Amino acid sequence: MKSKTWLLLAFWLACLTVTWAQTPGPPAAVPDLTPDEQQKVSHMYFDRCAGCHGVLRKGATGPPLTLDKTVPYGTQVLKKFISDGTEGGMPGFGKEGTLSEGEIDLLARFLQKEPPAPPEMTMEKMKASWKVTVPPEKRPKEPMHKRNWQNFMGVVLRDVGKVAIIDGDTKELVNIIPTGYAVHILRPSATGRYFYSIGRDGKITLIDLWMNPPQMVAEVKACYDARSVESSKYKGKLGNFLDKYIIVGGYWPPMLAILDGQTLEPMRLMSTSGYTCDTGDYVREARVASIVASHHDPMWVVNVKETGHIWLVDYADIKNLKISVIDAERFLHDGGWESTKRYFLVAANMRNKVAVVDTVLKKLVALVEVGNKPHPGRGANLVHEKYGPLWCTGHLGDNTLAFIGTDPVKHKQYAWKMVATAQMPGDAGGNLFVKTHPKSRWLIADRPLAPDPAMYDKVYVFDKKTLQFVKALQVPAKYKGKAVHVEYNKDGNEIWVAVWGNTTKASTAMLIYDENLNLVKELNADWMVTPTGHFNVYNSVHDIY
Ligand code: DHE
Repeated sequence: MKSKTWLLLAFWLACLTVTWAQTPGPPAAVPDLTPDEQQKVSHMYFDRCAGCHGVLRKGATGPPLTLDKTVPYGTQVLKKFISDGTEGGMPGFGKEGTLSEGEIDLLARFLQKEPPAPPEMTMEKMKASWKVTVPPEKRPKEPMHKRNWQNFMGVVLRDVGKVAIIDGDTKELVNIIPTGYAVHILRPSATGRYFYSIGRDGKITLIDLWMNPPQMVAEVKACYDARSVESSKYKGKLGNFLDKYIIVGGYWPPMLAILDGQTLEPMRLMSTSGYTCDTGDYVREARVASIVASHHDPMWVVNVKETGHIWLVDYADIKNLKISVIDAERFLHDGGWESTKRYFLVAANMRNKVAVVDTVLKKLVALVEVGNKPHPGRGANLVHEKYGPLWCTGHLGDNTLAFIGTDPVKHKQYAWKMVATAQMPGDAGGNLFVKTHPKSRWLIADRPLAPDPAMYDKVYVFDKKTLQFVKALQVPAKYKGKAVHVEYNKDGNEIWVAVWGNTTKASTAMLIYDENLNLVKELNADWMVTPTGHFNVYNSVHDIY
């Protein structure tokens, strides 16, 4: 980790310790934490729990962990939850060997004490972390290599905080770029020339794919905890915004940051704390979940998880931002476009609903009841003989896929209704992502959060024509990881599946299947450590899924 990052982390931990010292004493039955334990467990909670339960523990994808709940449970019950996980998709951190018995005990005790207050981010702090290593004028005017960069696959190497760029044509490693801690996703710029990575620590890295080899050209830390980044994709009557801006969504602080797309210079910050769309309660920790760029307007669709609001942010004039705030449903998480890219569908996962927004009329069209805890990633689009165009989501909490009609003109009777479901074998859920490509016969679903290893070491193939399960593609026994995230190559005739294990070479790989579902390539070199999300440049630019 770089020294500035350490400084910020140290600052935060100091804040945690001070705040902790100021909070009222713990209930008598809960043993105190030493300052060392406090420091260690704060990191652990941030790494493993805050994503679902919130830094302030008010709950979202996971239930609230407020003291009125955790203190009555007591240490033993909390330890069992943390160790074994739940059917609802919480991983068994003990069972899987992610946390030791001592660490689980520490977490269980931490949860019975007031959460420490996390630090705020300011423009000054952000600018202090901003670094341009190759300014735009010194970058190449055309690709400096002969590779088919539009078919590059950017692969998140999660636990080592790096991104691998793989040539999708030759399957060669092109370069490995150090990025933020536990990188979450990559998104390309509108032309595809750049990749932006966002780490869980809020660090954004700008990677220039035209350099030989591709290099990091700028970085900045926009917040302390983040999951989403998106570029500006509009070019038309209102201007040319290709590669001009990016937007970053903060989990902590809950905020939006608009940055220069070429240099990452911070330009505009906005808090997303606010009032819930239904009860009108104030939520400080109203986190930004998925962000998607429109192709038809200078607009980002921003999903604010805890308030249940969808913000349509018009970036044509960022000094005078126009934002339409749409009441949708709590707790918004991930989503994507239907095939025309006019309607955006997003999972309100704790309410078992998918919210549909018309980005032209700027209003909510429907809340579609689906299965238990929908979790689509970007979802998957297909055309069915009877129902017309459909969008699909899988579920964390059950073993079904839900298909929603998306054509309100020619297939009006099916539009914005769940018209069909499909089933994965076995009872448990655990699906995180579904994916397809217009040229493929298949729709593929992973299942990394299934409690049973015999379920999470496969991806599940469905026939787009019949919507039926066809077969499971088994990860070869020599790898010990979970099959997670699926991406197609540019031509849509290869299916790339990451095997996400621990940091030993033996457990992880990238598997590539052809359209006949044959395993045609295994990428398992020393550098292929904990691959998770992988993003094809062309498909990600054009939102092909
Ligand atoms: Fe993700 C997308 C949040 C756990 C891998 N993840 C997203 C998005 C959000 C999110 C808000 C949508 C970004 C967008 O489209 O702009 N993810 C969270 C969490 O809060 C959660 C549940 C818990 C946490 O603490 O982070 C979580 N996610 C995970 C994982 O455990 C995964 C499998 C591995 C990891 O990195 O930790 C993981 N998330 C991904 C991937 C995507 C993603 C690969 C992009 C999917 C796509 O195809 O676009």
